[in-house]
Amino acid sequence: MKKSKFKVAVIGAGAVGATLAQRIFESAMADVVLVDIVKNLACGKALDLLDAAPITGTEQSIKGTGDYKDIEGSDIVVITAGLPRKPGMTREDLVAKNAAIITDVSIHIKNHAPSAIVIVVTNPLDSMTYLARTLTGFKPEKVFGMAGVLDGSRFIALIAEQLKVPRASVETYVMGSHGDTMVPVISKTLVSGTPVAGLMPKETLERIVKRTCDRGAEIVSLLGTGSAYYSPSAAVFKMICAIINDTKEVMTASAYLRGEYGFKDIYIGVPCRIGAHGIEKIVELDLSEEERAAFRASAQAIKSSIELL
Ligand code: A3D
Repeated sequence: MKKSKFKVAVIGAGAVGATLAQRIFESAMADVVLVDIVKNLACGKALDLLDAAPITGTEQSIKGTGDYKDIEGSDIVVITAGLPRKPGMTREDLVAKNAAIITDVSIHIKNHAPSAIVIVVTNPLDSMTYLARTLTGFKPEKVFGMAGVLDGSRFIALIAEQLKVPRASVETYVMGSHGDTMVPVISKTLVSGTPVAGLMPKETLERIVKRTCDRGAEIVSLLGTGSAYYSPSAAVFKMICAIINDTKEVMTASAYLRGEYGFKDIYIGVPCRIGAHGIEKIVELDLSEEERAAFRASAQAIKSSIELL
């Protein structure tokens, strides 16, 4: 197999970071550097993944480290460093502690990987992405957050289960904040081209929307310790594939708005065309009045979170 010339650094070797590193490494998408403040944790997980390479069949390299010099030359840096929620916590409850972590990590990225595209995963997602962009000073197109791909995937899985249709037949966008005010866009949710609203009773759809918004908390309470990581890492991996393969696929990302959807100076989930240069275009959907109002409420919630910084 031809070796990929790409290099991806994953900051945080916890549940999301290590699972993401595994996905990238085992798909031979890129060389991987796994960084954690607990250096031995990153080193141990990287060695464990390396030992599987003769079985999984990748010739890429993987390194665990506590030294940010090792991220030099990275094409993409993913930030997963930070505390996850505990049962009963909202994502916003993490703001103070995770802001300190994002501050530390962003300065290292600015110094050691100044030309990288940065994908933020740490919660509360939209305000942490805003902070990472401010502190790195990178172009907004090159710093964005992962949430909408995950929230959309959760919504699709629940719709497909309800209607007993293939998941691949459902398309949707979940916009707004990655929090209680997220906006599953019903008017743009199609099942084999048919609007979802016509395919199930209103109450059933409302129940699915609510379960989508609460899915993260549902998993947190079942796990007892930590939060979801298989699906979040899969969602980041999809974004990395779009960048490395320059697919220009449209997917929701927490992106910096400069007037789109009537907002400025905010990071919020909107459909974006993602390719080799990061966010190449923000796609403005024609939302219903109700969806616009929900998006405005979501933006307000993010603004309040940013003010806390
Ligand atoms: P966890 O398994 O605790 O891993 C976090 C890792 O970050 C730990 O190994 C820490 O040692 C490391 N870390 C802490 N501080 C630093 C630092 N300054 N520099 C480098 N590494 C550091 O958590 P997790 O992987 O489950 O979740 C990580 C973050 O992602 C949390 O904030 C979650 O809330 C968030 N998350 C977001 C989503 C979204 O959809 C946006 C989904 C899942 C998790």
